[in-house]
Amino acid sequence: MQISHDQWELPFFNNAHRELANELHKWCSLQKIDESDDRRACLQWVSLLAKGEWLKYCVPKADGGQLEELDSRSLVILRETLSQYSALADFSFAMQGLGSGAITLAGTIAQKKTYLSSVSKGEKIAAFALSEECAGSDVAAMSMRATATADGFVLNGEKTWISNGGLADFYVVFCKTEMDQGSRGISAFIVDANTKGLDATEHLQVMSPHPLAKIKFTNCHVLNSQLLGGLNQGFKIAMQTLDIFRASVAGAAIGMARRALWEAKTYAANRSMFNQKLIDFQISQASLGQMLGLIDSAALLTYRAAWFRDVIMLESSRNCLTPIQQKDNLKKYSQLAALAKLTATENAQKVVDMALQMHGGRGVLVGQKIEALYRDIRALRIYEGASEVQQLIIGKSLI
Ligand code: COS
Repeated sequence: MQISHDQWELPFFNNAHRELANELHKWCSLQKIDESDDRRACLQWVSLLAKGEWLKYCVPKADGGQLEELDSRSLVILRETLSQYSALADFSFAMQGLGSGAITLAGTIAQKKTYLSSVSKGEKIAAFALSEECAGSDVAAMSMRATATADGFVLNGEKTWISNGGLADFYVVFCKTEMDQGSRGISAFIVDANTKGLDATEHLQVMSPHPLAKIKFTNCHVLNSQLLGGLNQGFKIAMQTLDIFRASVAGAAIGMARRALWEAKTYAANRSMFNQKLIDFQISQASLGQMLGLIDSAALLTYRAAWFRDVIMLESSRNCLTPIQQKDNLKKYSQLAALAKLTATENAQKVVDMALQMHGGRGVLVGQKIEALYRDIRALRIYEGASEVQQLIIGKSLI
């Protein structure tokens, strides 16, 4: 597969990023695993990604990671590249990052020591448990509750759509600690999978199979040391974690779209029709051109968001900005990450659909890469903030 590398020459990236992209492409092209059972495949991917030392990009250097801090551009490169090869490889990588991201942001030294280095070595699998049946986009509406006890909290309630559910070694779980305080009454907890009262056996089957489950908590007792960040600080921790990984979801969407374009181009170049190749028709060329336009415009927004976080936000925060300037940067980044996620996932869906159309009947044959991409891309417009939520975030940022 010859997929373009030109994008990494853009000034958003440095030589370390270019090297990362090159090495990862080489590594990906050598991996072959049987993905017929998604749970088994994800366990294998985590182990392979750990051996390749790619999981080190999910945590900071002090906790066994590759770089001083989480680097959004590296996360984008990793997800854009992995998703061109395998949606499950991308999923396995992303979940190690998202599931541990809140610990990187808000964990104590002891919590970081217990969880982060194991995540980077693939020894512990991570999960992020935020959504509930009636609280997906409207996070503040969650009803799962954590009640204080003498030495900790008792958790009761149910989470759903939890990626890595049943596979994870620990869950970062968000619960109400003040029932009537909306977003200001939510706290985060790290809950080990073997904690008594935690049941992750109800797996959910989805159109693009990957580990997903409902998690039920019945009088699940956790110690104070498992509280993550301050009491009632959970909503902001969740939002900040999602902010970091939103640009990387955009990266994954771009990777899938690039693969779809490659599949379409390759198919059209070989398919004979009306005494010529499909690619010789102007209508095919126009379609390929439109696909590249959709991909590149999304990619530029995505790289801009990641660059803004790495360079403008993090570097300037080291330069002692005032709290107001820092808050402005945070708001700006939320807007840019939302623009990237919205545009990349929506555009990628169009590109994959156009690429499938170019395949004609073969496009819907089970077992074709383009058919798998058509199913794989759909959830990206929903998870980690649906397109409508991104529009809301962008709209609010203008007011
Ligand atoms: N970073 C830090 N703080 C943030 C923030 C962010 N990105 N976004 C909001 N906040 C803060 C606000 O500043 C506000 O703080 P104060 O209470 O001090 O004023 C507080 O959080 C509440 O913010 P807001 O009023 O905007 O919250 P809403 O309940 O209106 O929710 C949306 C806003 C819809 C944007 C939010 O619920 C959301 O992102 N939903 C999607 C969740 C999601 O991605 N689900 C998928 C699950 S994971 S696969």
